[in-house]
Amino acid sequence: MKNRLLTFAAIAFLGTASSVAQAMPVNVAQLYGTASATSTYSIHAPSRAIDGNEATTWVTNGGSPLRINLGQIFEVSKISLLRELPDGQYSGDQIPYAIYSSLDGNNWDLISSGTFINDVDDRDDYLFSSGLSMQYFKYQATGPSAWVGLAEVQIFAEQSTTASVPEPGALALIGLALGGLGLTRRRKS
Ligand SMILES: [Ca+2]
Repeated sequence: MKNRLLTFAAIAFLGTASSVAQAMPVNVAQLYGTASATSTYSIHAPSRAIDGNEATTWVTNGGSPLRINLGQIFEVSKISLLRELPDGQYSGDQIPYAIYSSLDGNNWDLISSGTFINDVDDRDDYLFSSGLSMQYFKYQATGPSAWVGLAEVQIFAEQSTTASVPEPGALALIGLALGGLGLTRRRKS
């Protein structure tokens, strides 16, 4: 009976430890990305598209691609594009675009295409349930509109961790809990 109780306690604590340690997707574009473009208007640099601030924007009047190098290959679960916030200063009416991924920066695979419809907080999300391997991202405006602005490109992936191994602190807690349980039962008996 005592051994069975201890086993249940250990399973309960291990379950807690592993769920706490599970990796959450993070915005690897903001954390590790480097953004570049062949055309930029004024002070609205490419880095502003991955700075985590929705009030800053990369702007071009040439429709050139925006490229983001993540620094290493990630298994991407979600890409979110946020058009510039509605100050209206650089927004066109409708801006069709295409987005691409690449492992080497030379060979590009089309992810999808879309259209930003209006000036108001327009966000497009792309989900990849089985993961999309990529190190490089490219946004290319494909329509006739000259002005393009992107407030944020968010690329979500789980960071590589040893998520299944409880940390020393968790193991110590398990030991303390098992010890306490044993002590309690001894006092009762
Ligand atoms: Ca920004």
